[in-house]
Amino acid sequence: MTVATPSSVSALLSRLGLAEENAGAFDGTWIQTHGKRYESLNPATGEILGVVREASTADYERVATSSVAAFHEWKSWPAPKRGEVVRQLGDALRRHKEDLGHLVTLEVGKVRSEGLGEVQEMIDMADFCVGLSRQLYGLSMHSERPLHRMYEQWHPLGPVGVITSFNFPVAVWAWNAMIAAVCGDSTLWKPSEHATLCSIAVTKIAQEVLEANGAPPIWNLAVGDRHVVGQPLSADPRFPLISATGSVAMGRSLGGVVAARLGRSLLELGGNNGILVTADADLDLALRAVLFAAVGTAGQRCTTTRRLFLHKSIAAEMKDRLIQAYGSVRIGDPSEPSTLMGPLIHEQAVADYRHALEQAIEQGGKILFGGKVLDRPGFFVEPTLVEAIPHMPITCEETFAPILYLFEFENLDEAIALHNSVPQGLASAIFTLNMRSAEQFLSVSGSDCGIANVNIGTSGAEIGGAFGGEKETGGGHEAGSDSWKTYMRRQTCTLNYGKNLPLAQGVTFEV
Ligand code: UN1
Repeated sequence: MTVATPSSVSALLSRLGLAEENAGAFDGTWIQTHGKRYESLNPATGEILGVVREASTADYERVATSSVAAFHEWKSWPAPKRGEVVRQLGDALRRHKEDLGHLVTLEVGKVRSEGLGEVQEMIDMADFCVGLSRQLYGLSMHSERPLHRMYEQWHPLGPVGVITSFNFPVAVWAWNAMIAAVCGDSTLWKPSEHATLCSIAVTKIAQEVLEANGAPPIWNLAVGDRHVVGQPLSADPRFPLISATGSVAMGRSLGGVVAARLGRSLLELGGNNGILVTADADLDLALRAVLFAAVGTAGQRCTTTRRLFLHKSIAAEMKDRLIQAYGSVRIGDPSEPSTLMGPLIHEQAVADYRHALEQAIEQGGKILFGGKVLDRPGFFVEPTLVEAIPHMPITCEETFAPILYLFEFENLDEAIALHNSVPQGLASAIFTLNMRSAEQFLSVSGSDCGIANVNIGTSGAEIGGAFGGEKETGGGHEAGSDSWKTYMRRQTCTLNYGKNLPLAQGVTFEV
């Protein structure tokens, strides 16, 4: 088989350690995998970028066993020493930022600036985790018993299964693998089958850092489908935590398997994110934010804005301005620096886009802009605006495509109720210059989402905050704040340094 790539792309791939045919599993060494041959396609051209030989069941077992062994060695490294290894990984990513960012563009179709942004998100995570490695704090409590001391401490949890999606093929690994590493855990990564080269390139960068530090192979990889890797991993009791990003359907089935063995799962599933624009909003700001949040990444972020609620008094103006802005979005080759919107990830995504629009029209929606699949190689569609009727069933679903449903409202209570009426609860935003409206949106009776913004779109969160959402989004929290606690086990310790044995709650038990 010949891989049809221009020589500049071949050079880029080889700088990242990628070959025409690549082994798809790593346990400290690259395993000559025995599973099926998988072709990685450039979604902008349909060309093959490279081939990956996926893991077999036996390969999975080898990687899982290695993850357990690596954990037992790594957990005894002092946390700040673990942080030092993550610091070096951040430096290695800085060196490879340009190439790795470009690979993200080639393999999943993100525009250049977003591909680079994703690697920056990894670097930010590394910096965050270095500090975190000295701040894995436990609390101390006052014991009710004299001459007793009580405190909690956090121990490494164990090997962690990390399942990622194509749309953030490298950053979401960093969210999990870097925090897990400073917490003393190893990880076994099951990447998306649509971003296999990205996962191999990242693992090679990580391998160099581990080897330079004489560290055990804590960052393992098994490329494979859900039958060979996903299901065995979620059912594997050696992995006390499974962190998974993907669809609600995937989360439901995986969460059930993990729960049945009383494991812990961290789920980051679908979003159906809304923006409210009030009568007094700064419309210039709102327009720019909606455009990035709804059209950026071709609508394939879990934080993409899919529903826009416009106050009646500004609705006509905003619709006109949106139609104009949508008309000037430059769609095309994502490697071209001026392109704003690249392709969808695959043929099925294009079919889902078509299907959602058919449904929308059937349910009473009206297309204001877009709606067409572009007649060119690759998986390109037009960004689309749909005037929608409240509670249209299709607007309660997440379609991973650039479709924005528009609603009008008269008062804020009604808009917030409509906003909250979907099953998902990831990201939300309000555009307003009215302090009361902003506070109402952030209040307990406001947005029901894990992320709520004011005068900022729904996507593009910084890593310093915890990232995740409620309801069918799954309730997991990754990245910043105290998300690290999910990756450790809490131990409550009570010490008696006296000569008596008083019992709690005043219980007496004397013979
Ligand atoms: C995702 O789409 O799975 O907030 C994650 C954002 C990014 C992460 C998105 N920082 O849009």
